[in-house]
Amino acid sequence: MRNSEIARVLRIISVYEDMMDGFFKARAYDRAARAIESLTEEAEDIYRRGGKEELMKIPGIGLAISEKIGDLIETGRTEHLEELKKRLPVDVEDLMGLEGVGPKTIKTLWQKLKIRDIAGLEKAARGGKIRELPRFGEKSEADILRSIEFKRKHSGRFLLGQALPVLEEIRGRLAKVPGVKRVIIAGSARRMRETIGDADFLVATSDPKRAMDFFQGMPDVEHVFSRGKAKVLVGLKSGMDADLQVVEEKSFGAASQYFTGNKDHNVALRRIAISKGMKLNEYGLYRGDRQIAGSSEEEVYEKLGLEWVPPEMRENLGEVETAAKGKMPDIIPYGSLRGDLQTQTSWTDGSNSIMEMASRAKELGMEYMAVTDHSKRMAFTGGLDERKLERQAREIDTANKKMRGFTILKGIEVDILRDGKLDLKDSALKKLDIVGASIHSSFNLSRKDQTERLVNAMENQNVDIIFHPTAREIQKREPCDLDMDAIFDKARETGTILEVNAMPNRLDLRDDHIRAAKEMGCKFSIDSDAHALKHFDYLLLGVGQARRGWLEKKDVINTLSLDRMLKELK
Ligand code: DGT
Ligand code: CA
Ligand code: CA
Ligand code: ZN
Repeated sequence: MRNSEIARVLRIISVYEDMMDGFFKARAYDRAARAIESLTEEAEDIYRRGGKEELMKIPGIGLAISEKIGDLIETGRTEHLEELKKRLPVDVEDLMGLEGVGPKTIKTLWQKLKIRDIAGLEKAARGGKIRELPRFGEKSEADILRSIEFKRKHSGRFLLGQALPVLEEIRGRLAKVPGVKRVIIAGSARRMRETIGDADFLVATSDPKRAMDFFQGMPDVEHVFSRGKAKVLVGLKSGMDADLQVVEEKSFGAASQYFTGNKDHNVALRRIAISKGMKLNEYGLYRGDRQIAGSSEEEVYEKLGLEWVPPEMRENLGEVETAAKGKMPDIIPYGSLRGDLQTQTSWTDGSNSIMEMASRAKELGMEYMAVTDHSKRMAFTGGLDERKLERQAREIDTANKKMRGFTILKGIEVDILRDGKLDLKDSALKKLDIVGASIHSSFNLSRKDQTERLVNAMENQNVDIIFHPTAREIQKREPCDLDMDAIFDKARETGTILEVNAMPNRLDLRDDHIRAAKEMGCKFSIDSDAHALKHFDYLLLGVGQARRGWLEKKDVINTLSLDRMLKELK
């Protein structure tokens, strides 16, 4: 661990200590942070040379702090900080990341306004609460808002669904550069995380210079941050950073593994290697100086005694243990969906007609599609009332006569009202093939009320699926406050399907929720929620999210033939 990082952690500890009135300790940690920063040698080297005794020779570093630094170097963390975080629920690290917000400010914000994180700070600032604090004013309030804005712009993460097409395009171009043998998108994008911090490309080539020249010369590149022997870091015009790592073919598998991450998964693998007397790094798996695996990822996992782990599962959340036992689930393959159970058409806020949407879905190899336009409460979309729904049914009948080898199902996305009742009469819902119910308003009910609302909806015999169950929007709206265990329990009990909505800004259910729901015995659908022809492409993201939630094909009802899928509904 580098000095700057050690100093940063010591400073965070100092802030916590100060907030809990441990003034002397706070001062000591702050002094230690400065001492580490002003070293001309890496503290890690000093520690490796002579342990904490050697660290204690640095003025300002006593026994207690030298132990914490030792922990940081050995394990990347210190128990002491974890303890402090448990005792004081303020995200100091988050707040310290803001320009112009220091320890004193954080303390005042907590004591006077109970502000815990940037989200809370933003709310207070927008509500004019900051200017009322002693020694703050309108200007400091505006400054805070500006630095929040700035941080968002510059440390922002990017939606996978927006980034992926751009990355795929760059990958395609890299593949054509002379000398390039193999190329992958690594990092969080390969793991299909819902947002990505930066893009990581990995290339095996016989001509590294050529690949790197090409990469930094691409028209998408705004700025070249650095270039080393085998690595280029650039800033793209879109605001995203991108790395290119170049390796030899014999290391490509090990490098794919390393640069796909995540970091914790890598640490776990490296630990296994060490325990078996081997060494794992981005160049290969070694016994002594001899490379025993490296050109393929499969081989690296195999030689470590592990089943191969799909990238989407590499988060060190139990997959390493599962792979060691040889018990990896057979997660749902891309391209397994035979139908789409949520689409909107020009009857409401979609851009295309029923016939156009169905033809596109068929072209993509699907066998059925449910038309699920909004219900009347969504008036701004032209939501359907009972009568309009009848008329739409007749259009679907006509369209179905024209389609061959494809079925259009009659459905609805019916609004769940505040009390859990539905926006359309049961008599109308009963006639449909498929009813999805969802929340589009009153997002801020208490956990109890919100949970009851969804439970009521699931208890309705006509409701087959809960669409985008938590109603979150990534980077915009938090998930509704719900007792997820109660929701999953009720879904299983009532046989209500839970949706994995594939829209890039929804991806709802979230990966960890999917996994929990599966463990409780729930079933799922993966739907595009397409409002236009090109939105069917989002299904890929939905499957990626499902894979991150460890779903297998059998958990997802729209991998079934039409007849069998319909039997899974209420
Ligand atoms: P991101 O970019 O924040 O969405 O997340 P990642 O996972 O793409 O992270 P990134 O771009 O910093 O690094 C790409 C991969 O490289 C990461 O998933 C694992 C590997 N990696 C990076 N730094 C380290 C490290 O310090 N130790 C280990 N073992 N692996 C690392
Ligand atoms: Ca990355
Ligand atoms: Ca990176
Ligand atoms: Zn919706």
